[in-house]
Amino acid sequence: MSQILKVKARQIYDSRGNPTVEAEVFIKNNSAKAICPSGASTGTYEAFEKRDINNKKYLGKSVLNAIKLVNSKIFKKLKGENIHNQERIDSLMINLDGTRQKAKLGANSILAVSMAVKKLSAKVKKLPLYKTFSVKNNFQLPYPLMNIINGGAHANNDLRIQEFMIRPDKAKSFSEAMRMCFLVINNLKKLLKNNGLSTSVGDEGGFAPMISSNNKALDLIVSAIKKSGFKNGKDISICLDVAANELYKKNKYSIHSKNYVSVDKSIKEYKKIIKKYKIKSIEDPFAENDWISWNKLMKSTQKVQIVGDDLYVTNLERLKKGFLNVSSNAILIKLNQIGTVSETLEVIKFAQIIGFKTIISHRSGDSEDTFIADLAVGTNSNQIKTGSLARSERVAKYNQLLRIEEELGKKARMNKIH
Ligand code: 2PG
Ligand code: MG
Repeated sequence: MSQILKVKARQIYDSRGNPTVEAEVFIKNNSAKAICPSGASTGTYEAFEKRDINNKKYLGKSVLNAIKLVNSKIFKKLKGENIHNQERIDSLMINLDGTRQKAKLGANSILAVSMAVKKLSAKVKKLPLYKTFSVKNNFQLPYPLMNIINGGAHANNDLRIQEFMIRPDKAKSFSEAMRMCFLVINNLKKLLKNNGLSTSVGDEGGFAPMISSNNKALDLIVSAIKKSGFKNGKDISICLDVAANELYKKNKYSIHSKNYVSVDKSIKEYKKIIKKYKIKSIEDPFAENDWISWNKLMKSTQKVQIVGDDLYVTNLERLKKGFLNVSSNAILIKLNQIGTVSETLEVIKFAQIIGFKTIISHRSGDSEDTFIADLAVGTNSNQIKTGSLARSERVAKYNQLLRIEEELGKKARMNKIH
């Protein structure tokens, strides 16, 4: 009954309009499908995303070869396997690929199948997806990290920092967290309009005004928080994703302005904005190989969440290195950075054992698939980062969390932020 009869993939489109892989797994009388997301500011050590770079018909962006591989090699390998044995299925695909970064089959083919298997297993067990991960009871909802101003590689403006986010720390429920963000976003929209700035949005649904100064963006957010009746740094905190890989050249960074300056100078500037804007979290403050600077920042800040994204790429070996090096105190989790559900769960488990906060994340190219919302609750992850309250592929994840909260009813709890 639970044996795989068929695995089928198709090319569909993501939120940026780029081709992506959807995989569907079939057993007798049942099936489930999943969609692979795609990043723009990617880390060098991420698992490989297979695209048909020579297919001019799709400007080199199609995933037709990845799809062929799912329908042939992966299907052949998984035929007859039991869908409830996720680890075995994932390792069969990992071994079939045989490379460190899943370069042969592509992490996009492997992950879409891996997620579809997980969904199908939950469906057959008649369990909501979030109940099939590591947490068995006392489910907690994550704090949303809403990316309300987009810059860097996600927008067409000159903002150095890629993501300016808000986190409603004082919210007692997920629906309250959403209401708080909703208010700030609406007030920010008004402020932008009044300042003659555009209210059009970037890839992750945050506003993408034509401004170039980080401080200007931060000032606008602080005003919007105040206007909404909240205290910045208490009720709501400002959090950043610098994505510093994109701002690095020959040991220097251009984080705080267009000029490239030393690490020490960059840290000094970080400390200034942390103090002035009461910033509570900084993701990728330095580049992916610059371990020394990460450690310097950790030593010179207190009570700030330092998050590794491109640094760790959801990879256990890199996380271990970061732990020993005291590089950060939190990790961003992206399924397609590593390529299977099992490996992702392994990284989350280790991160939580060493006391790191786990933050489940979307990609800038995403889809209507809401897998990560369930993953956040099912792994007791502290936060979820899935864009702003705009663009359905972002809102879909928040809506799924609202449904989960409703289903849990009186048992629903928020995770602890401190
Ligand atoms: C990030 C992500 C998601 P991308 O840097 O954290 O916000 O962006 O998917 O482009 O890597
Ligand atoms: Mg990031």
